[in-house]
Amino acid sequence: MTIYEKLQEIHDKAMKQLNSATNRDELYQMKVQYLGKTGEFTEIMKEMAKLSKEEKPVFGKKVNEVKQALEQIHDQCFERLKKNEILEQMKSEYLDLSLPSTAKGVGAAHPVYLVTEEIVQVLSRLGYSLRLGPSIESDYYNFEALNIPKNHPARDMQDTFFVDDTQVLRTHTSPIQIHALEKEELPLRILGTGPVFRCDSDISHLPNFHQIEGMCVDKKISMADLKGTISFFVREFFGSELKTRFRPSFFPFTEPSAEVDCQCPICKGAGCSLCKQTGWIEIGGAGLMNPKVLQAAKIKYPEWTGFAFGFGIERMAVIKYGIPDIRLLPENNLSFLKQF
Ligand code: FA5
Repeated sequence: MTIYEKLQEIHDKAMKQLNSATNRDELYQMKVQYLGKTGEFTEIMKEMAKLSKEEKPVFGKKVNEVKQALEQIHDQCFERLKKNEILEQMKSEYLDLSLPSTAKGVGAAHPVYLVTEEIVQVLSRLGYSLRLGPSIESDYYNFEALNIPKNHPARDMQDTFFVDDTQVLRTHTSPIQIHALEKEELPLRILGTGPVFRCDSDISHLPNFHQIEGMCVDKKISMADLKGTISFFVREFFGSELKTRFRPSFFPFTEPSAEVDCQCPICKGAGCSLCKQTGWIEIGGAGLMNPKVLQAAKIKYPEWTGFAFGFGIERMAVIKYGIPDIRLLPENNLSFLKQF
């Protein structure tokens, strides 16, 4: 076999193989086999030494032509394989952008929030506007300014979490009254709301619950104003189906004082475990502001008088939605919360 025939044989074999490569790795191995430093072309070039002086440039030119032809085929195959691989990848990663996406769960307002919002809405129609206060209160604002002196038995009405000797987790929203009386101009109609804390837990009591407080300070305020306001509020909030009643009671910061009860929504007054067989659920306390509270805040009494009330928001939610156990509210069980 002449050296020219050998060259032709390498050309034909290489052409066939390069065209049959199925991926770029295979193609690379072939390139090395033919065109690499120790490849078949290098070998045949060594044989050139045997040729005559005249034949050498002729054969050299031929070798270069064959090499260039193979390199061209290699480059074409490389581009073809690269394109195929990209197409394959696109097929395997195909994304149908027209498909509808999976539904995302959207959160909803908690019943405590819903009730708070609605109470604020109803009372804002009577001119009340909302104030907030700190969850950690000094002993002074939580008790003393509200006429509950140290060591007084009235402190036992609210089982308290103490932060230290002078500060407590507020046991009610009534301290918001004092902050407003100290800072704001009269006359005043304010609401205060937020979390409160007591060492309490059963079917109708939580250790961390929410209250909403109302206070009106103006001239010639009487018990009739208080009753009218609460009756309006309860009727607007619960509708006229459930009855409410006022019961004489005691709070150190109001005089006279009353407790407001609402008919139990579960048994409609017949008696059940939620209402402890009484047919009634207490929703809040109320009364005319004790002159001692007004005077401690440097308000002139009897020029100015007032009333105040405080309701438990979870209790209102229990009654409004007929929830059989108040402890369901802070549990955050989604199947329960989804109902509101
Ligand atoms: C008070 O907290 C007074 N500050 C309310 C008040 C304000 C009276 C202004 C007069 C003038 P009482 O401790 O009764 O009062 O609580 C008020 C309401 O909070 C209760 O009627 C009840 O609805 C709710 N409540 C009390 N303790 C709990 C508890 N542990 N869990 C859930 N709700 C409660």
